[in-house]
Amino acid sequence: MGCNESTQVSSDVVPDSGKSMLQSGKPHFLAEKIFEKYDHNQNGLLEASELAALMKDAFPGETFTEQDQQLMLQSFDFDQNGSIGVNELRAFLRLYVPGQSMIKTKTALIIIDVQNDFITGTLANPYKAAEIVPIINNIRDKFDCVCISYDWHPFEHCSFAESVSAGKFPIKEKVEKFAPFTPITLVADKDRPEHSQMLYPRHAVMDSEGGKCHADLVVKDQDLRVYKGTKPNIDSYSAFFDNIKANDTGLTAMLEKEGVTDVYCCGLVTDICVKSTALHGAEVGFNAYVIEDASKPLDQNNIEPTKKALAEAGVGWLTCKEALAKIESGKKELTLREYMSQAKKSVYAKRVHSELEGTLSSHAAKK
Ligand SMILES: [Ca+2]
Ligand SMILES: [Ca+2]
Ligand SMILES: [Zn+2]
Repeated sequence: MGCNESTQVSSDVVPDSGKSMLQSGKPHFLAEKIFEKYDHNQNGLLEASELAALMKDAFPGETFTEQDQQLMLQSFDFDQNGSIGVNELRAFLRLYVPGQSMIKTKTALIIIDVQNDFITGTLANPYKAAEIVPIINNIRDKFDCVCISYDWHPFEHCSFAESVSAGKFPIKEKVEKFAPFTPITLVADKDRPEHSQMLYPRHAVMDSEGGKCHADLVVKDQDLRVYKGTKPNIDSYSAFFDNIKANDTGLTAMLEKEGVTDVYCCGLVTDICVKSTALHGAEVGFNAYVIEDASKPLDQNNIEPTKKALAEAGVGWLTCKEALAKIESGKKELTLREYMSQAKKSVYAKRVHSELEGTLSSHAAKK
């Protein structure tokens, strides 16, 4: 069955019972519909009894004790609010194989913005960023799939000091010649609310030399590719969503199509785009990790706060060596009970995100 077929399930082929949806080929594409079926009291949460009904249909042969059901709830209750939300259900469905009670993880390496402008160009990294290129090349083939993320801006972009200084985007401040690394406030437009934006020198312009990946970075035809910051009026630090989550880059769907459960993030820069990608990855229910020695920061002083924010969101912080060891041990299939007893407890990434996105919008705060 082609992946496209699964993503474009039209309403006439969707099985109507929760059980048959669970037993269909790729149940995670039906996450929202499955969620509705089991959310009997329609409060947008799966409580213990609703989850128990789902478990019974997902694993027809198995008997679950009260204790198993509690464990199941705890394993996927990332925000620890005592019930399962739709993204938490998604995390379960990614791991779940109909007709089997074994769980197998699938890994992706997300290589973030290893582009000329961030290494030797207009936003040249102060810490010899080219050093990570052979390190990434060395580990990439250990992952089940690789995704290359590109910062990919139009020539006039709201994060460019040149564009904003030239009055190309409405801002709250008086337009003047802004130096890079000055924060400004972008006025709301029909796409997104008012929010603050840090200014950078023009960088990673689409199809420019600075936008290309470092010449030595191994990029293969079969690698997934994601382009972010492509709209003029909004910046995107994360490879999953833009800065106020007004737009999804499509990465979640791409990874789900591949059956990915665990995402490992590396590249440039640790304290901004790598961090933001890992936090969003955790938020949409992937097991997320940052590989520290395959990444470089913009400012070394940000590393400790970055580590703290990632830890609070349940994102792992690993060296290449630790990441490879983890992948190796993850190749073993686990029974559902083994998986559940190992599942880490993490705190939902959303709160950390509102800190990351700082003075953003009332819109973001309401979410
Ligand atoms: Ca409910
Ligand atoms: Ca929850
Ligand atoms: Zn950018």
